[in-house]
Amino acid sequence: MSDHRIGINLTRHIHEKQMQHPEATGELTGILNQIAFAAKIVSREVNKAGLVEILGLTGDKNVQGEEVQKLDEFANEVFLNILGKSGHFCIMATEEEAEVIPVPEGYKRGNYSIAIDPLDGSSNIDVNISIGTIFSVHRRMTDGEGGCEQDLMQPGRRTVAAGYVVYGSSTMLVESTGNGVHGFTLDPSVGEFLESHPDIRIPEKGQTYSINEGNYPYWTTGVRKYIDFLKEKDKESGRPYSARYIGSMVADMHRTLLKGGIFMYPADTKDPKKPKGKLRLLYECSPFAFLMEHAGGAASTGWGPVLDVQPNDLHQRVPFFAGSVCDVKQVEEYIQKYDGE
Ligand code: AFP
Repeated sequence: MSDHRIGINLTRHIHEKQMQHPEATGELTGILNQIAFAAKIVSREVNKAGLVEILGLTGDKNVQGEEVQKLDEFANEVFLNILGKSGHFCIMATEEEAEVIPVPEGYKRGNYSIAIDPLDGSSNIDVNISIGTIFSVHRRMTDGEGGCEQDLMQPGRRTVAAGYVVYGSSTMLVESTGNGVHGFTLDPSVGEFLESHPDIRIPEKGQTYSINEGNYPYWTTGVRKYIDFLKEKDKESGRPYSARYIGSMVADMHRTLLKGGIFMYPADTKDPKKPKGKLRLLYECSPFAFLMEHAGGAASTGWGPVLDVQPNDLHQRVPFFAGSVCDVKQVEEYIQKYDGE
């Protein structure tokens, strides 16, 4: 990064981007600032997660006799509280709750809807592995005072802002409002997200694949053949690829975005209740598809862009293949050749 960019925080960065678009109202700046604020609070608690044995197990009483809240419930409350009262949203939905969440009584309703996964990968908390928050914002579709489900059920193609926060060895926020993908690292000493990864571009082709390979016997023929292909020896195409899988989507996608390659969660027959795989369209796949495409990568269901899927259920799941353009194209070829739709 050049010297003149040092010390640029998230607010200044968005403001600069806005100056390039005189028609902008500043609302997206407000939204991202509120998300960043909530993320700082969650980050502070995530950093203390290893101390639960000392401060009290979740669900227990701590030394002060207070209930110790589960981290995913805490993150959900923090985001909903801050975003619900921000005046920017008309309706919200989180991965944690079955129904849409209205703006609390007495607070202004705004022009946007937000879908959020407040703490994804939470089964990794106990083992000190990176976890994250994922969000996507749409402009509201309906009139009337409060928003409704329809304001959330929009294809990813209509996203106005999306991003994630990874709570890892440091906390990073990565966002896009459609003008590139930009990363900010939290400097805890000043409490600010500082621009650290401006204009992220994913390599056109990678050499890493990321998938829960224990599910191999449950995949379709196309996916199995593709994974077999990645493990063949071929120097010219960089095979065999390296395997990397954390089991925390934000961490796996963050690595894929920065280094290239492919992340996959295909459909499988392991659980008849989840025939389309595990990942949710609104909270996980659609925001990451938006980021991938804006970083020069791709995201597919195997049959077409994830961004073109019209949601029909708040918690709908879709097969997900995302990363470097060449790698995503190749897995699509395998699926379309060997698997019937
Ligand atoms: P948890 O929130 O239950 O840990 O699930 C995380 C997740 O939704 C996503 O972050 C991972 O990529 C994926 O599930 C891992 O799923 P498998 O354990 O089936 O590989």
